[in-house]
Amino acid sequence: PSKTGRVLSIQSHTVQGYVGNKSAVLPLQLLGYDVDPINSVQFSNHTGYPTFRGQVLDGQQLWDLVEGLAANNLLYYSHLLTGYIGSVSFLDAVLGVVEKLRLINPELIYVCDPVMGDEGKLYVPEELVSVYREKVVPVASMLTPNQFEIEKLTGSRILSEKDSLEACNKLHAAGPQKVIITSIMFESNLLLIGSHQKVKGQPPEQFKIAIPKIPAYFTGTGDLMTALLLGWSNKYPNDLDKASELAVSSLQAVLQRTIADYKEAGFNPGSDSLEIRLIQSQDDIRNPQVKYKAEKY
Ligand code: ATP
Ligand code: PLP
Ligand code: PXL
Repeated sequence: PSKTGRVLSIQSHTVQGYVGNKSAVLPLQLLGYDVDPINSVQFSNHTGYPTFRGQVLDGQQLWDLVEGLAANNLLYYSHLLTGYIGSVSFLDAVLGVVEKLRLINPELIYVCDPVMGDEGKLYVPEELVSVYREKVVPVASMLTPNQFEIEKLTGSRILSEKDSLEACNKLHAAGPQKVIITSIMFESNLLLIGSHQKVKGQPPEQFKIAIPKIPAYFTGTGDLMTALLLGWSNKYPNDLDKASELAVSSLQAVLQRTIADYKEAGFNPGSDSLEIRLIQSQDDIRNPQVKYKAEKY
């Protein structure tokens, strides 16, 4: 399937290493998309290192870039992609961008990774949660929360697969047709859970993919995952399960290569967060071998 598009990707840039746009742009390009990155921050490295330096774009500066594009009739996009956003003023500006893009292309697909935290810890200001819940969820086409984030968005604890399917139903009722919980742990099993409401008001099609947990920490995997899900779900718009199998298989191949390369270089993949081997994994991004299969509920 050759279906592609033109993606406006508003995410972080790091000089060194792969998070945000550094981890999303290349994969989307390899899948055939035109990608226009707006760098929401420019940092030396990701914030997990002992220190970082750099600049933060504010909402007004984002709007300025968008007006520049608009003035030249360059605001036609098939997709908007957003990831980590650090302030309410920037998130409000993003909401303005969604509205403006939809005036030009009413079919615009907004893929939102509602990055708020993980493992019980919030790493954005608390005020962002209600903005995501009340203003962003209603305009998103596809959401890719993790377990913690879907709990924040729905206000419910998720302690079972059944809870997570019900939480997806709640999100569909609030807006997005497609919801993918990118990582959720039950009894030390790692799962991706997907939910596609093909017709408003009808029950969604739901599935899970079991993922073997690699004993290491990675950074930028959430951003890569959302980019791959955008890429593949647009190529298979009616088969979210197939798109997710491709995205998971691609990502796992990247992680396996990352681990193997670190080991070969003599590093012990312990508690430090590893930088993904993205460039080295081009073939796995273009042509993933599906090794992880979806199981329908
Ligand atoms: P968000 O970007 O919304 O915060 P997230 O918390 O799901 O998303 P990650 O935890 O980085 O982001 O995970 C993204 C994907 O990478 C998931 O599908 C997850 O299964 C996979 N992944 C991350 N770490 C590992 C690991 N150690 N072993 C296997 N898969 C992993
Ligand atoms: N830790 C901090 C402080 C962050 O800002 C982020 C960014 O989004 C992450 C961790 C990791 O995010 P993800 O779960 O998308 O890999
Ligand atoms: O999604 C990860 C991410 C995005 N942006 C910045 C980060 C990180 C992870 O550490 O530091 C700036």
